[in-house]
Amino acid sequence: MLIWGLIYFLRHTEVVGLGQKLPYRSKRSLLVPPMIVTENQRAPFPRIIGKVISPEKPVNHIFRLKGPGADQDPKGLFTIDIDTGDVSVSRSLDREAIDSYQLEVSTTDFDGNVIEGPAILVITVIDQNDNRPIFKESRYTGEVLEGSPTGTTVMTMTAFDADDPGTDNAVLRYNIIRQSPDKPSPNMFYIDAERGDIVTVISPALLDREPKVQLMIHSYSGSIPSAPSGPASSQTSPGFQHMSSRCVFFL
Ligand SMILES: [Ca+2]
Ligand SMILES: [Ca+2]
Ligand SMILES: [Ca+2]
Repeated sequence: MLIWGLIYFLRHTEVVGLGQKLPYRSKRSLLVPPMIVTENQRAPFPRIIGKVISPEKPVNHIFRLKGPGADQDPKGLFTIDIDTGDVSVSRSLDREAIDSYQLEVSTTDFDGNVIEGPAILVITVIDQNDNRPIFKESRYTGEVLEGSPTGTTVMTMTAFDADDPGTDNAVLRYNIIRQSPDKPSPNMFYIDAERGDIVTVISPALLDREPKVQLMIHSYSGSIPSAPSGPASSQTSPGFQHMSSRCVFFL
């Protein structure tokens, strides 16, 4: 018993110095750094996005990758080189569909017996500004009392952007790109670029003189466009109508 006990002790401890002992590392560890992939990448594929490292991997052990995105739906997005541990993405990704993946990486022998791991590999999809803001309705209606003081908030425009809310890609700005008619003042209203509040600019005395005003509101995300672009990025937002003692504002 004493001999077996001594063998066990030698196997399960490392003597690192006089009087110092450390537990034997029975489990070797994989080095699995988090990886990132930008959405909408173009060919060529596959494209290496990172590397899993097994510090002491013998040649007869191989890397394996499991989970949704590898051997489960959406299958085959990510692969691992069984010898080198290089992880590759095999096609273009859409962050708005799936923004991150959690996979399991391990090493096994040729019979499939797990040697190291499994360890979690997190792959994050980096956003691109590939979604335009969308107004839910094509036409909004607001109203303001005639004679309302300058600075009266008429209504608030709110668009939705599917891009990453943690980035500028989903930070929206609003502006008025057209007022029709442009009289009695070409700028009867102002829109707060960040909040979307539409506010009267015109003096109260003039607010009841026009029977109908239409505004076209433009919303955008990311960098400021040099000019209003096509219909997909802008939404028509008509008018302003005088009805009895009130002005009705159609957007
Ligand atoms: Ca996308
Ligand atoms: Ca996006
Ligand atoms: Ca966007």
